Amino acid sequence: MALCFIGLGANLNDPIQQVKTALQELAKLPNITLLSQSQIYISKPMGPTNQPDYVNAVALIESTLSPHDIFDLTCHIEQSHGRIRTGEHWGPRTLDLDILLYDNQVISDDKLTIPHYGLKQREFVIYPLLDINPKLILPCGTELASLTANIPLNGMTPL
Ligand code: PH2
Ligand code: MG
Ligand code: MG
Repeated sequence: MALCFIGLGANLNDPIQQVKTALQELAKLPNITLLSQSQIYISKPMGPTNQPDYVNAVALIESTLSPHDIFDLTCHIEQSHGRIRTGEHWGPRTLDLDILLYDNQVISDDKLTIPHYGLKQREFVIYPLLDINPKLILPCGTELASLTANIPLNGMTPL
């Protein structure tokens, strides 16, 4: 069994509902148990500012699946939520599911970078992760909580 944290983000088409439904869909997948979820947050867009605020959350799942199998499932859920990849960097989206951590593994190939490359810089990842595990230690040995000293909430609020 592996423990895997998944980041959820949405800022189009009733984003709160997009995130809530995606959490339910993750929970229903065979071979996946949803162990815990963070609060749901409203956050300022990182990237282009001419887009709506985001709804963000993090889920902790337990699974026998490989990271690549989980990735395929998350892509499928994104697509079923009508995600259209416009190519705009950090542009708006109906649903984004990012594998943040998979046990203590470090993975880097053409499909996956785990831990997620933006994890240490993004308030909408760090604070929800801390909701689930305030003592979380990253594979590099960094205590997640220590990152909050340099990454403020930036206006992010729980729902
Ligand atoms: N995701 C992005 C780009 N910008 N901003 C916020 N607040 N939340 C996100 O999840 C987010 C973003 C690309 O994945
Ligand atoms: Mg993302
Ligand atoms: Mg993504």
